[in-house]
Amino acid sequence: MSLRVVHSADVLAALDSSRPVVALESTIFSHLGLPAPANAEALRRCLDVIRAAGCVPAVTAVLDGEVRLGIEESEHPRIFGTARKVAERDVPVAVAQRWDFGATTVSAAVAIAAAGGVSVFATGGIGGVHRGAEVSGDVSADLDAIASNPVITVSAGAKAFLDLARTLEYLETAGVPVLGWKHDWFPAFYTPSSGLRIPHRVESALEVALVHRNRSRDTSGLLLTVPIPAAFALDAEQLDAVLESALAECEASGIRGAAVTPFVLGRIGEATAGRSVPANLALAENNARVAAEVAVALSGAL
Ligand code: PSU
Ligand code: MN
Repeated sequence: MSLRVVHSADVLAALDSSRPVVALESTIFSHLGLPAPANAEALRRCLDVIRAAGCVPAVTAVLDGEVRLGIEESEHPRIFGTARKVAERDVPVAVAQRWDFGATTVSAAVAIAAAGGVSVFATGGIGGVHRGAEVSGDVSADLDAIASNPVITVSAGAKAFLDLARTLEYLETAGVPVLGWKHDWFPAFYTPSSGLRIPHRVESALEVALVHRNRSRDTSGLLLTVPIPAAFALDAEQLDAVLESALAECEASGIRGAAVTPFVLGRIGEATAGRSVPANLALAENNARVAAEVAVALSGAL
């Protein structure tokens, strides 16, 4: 059995004529990812920048129990509403139980993109190895999904509440090429650099496409990291203090598993309100722009 994916008409037409498509997740656009009305603005800006580059955007979601690759404009308000978080393992459950709206995480989105024939996917930040994972075992399913689906994931790295050094180690073990877009450091989402060196720097979309075409296994993916645009970067020290206290609060109140990421994201949002939301929008749009460039290069249009 494999995933049955329902394409929107424009995504299907693009794939039929080998035009470039960029997949998106839907958690970032739901209340789990960004507060209203920033979530609607994020979706608008990502769609616009992908279309401006000559690509077709494909938002992934589970709607009325259907696995969707591409949604209609009239369905956008559903994406901004109350969501149930859907990682890759939850997709079959959301289908079997006909969930109204399942918001896809990175792991679900790359699995849906792969099943539906889309090779490039843009997000804000990926999940990773959590701090203290040696005790909790909390490693995001995003990492294995990136490793085992033939999709290029474009992200601003991962947030610093994760253990970024172990996240990089895990990606190395899983055999995922990790590339830095015109940059030498693994980005930490709100800040351009985590202080950890990126394994390989790349200078162009064509180079990314060539890495993808030359991988040893045609089932594996790669991670392209793009630093947040400098004008929107947050102050690293202020952020560290917020992260420490949010993690301590998780520990004290027994918040575990899939609930950790949305909880910490909420606390960061409250503590840095004025600046974290514009930063999030800027990096999501920037990632979508780079992903579109890569999709164009991959489709051979360059
Ligand atoms: N990190 C962010 N913003 C997000 C997420 C992660 O900075 O919105 C979401 C993404 O959808 C990601 C998911 O795939 O959280 C990871 O959740 P978990 O840590 O439970 O695997
Ligand atoms: Mn987890």
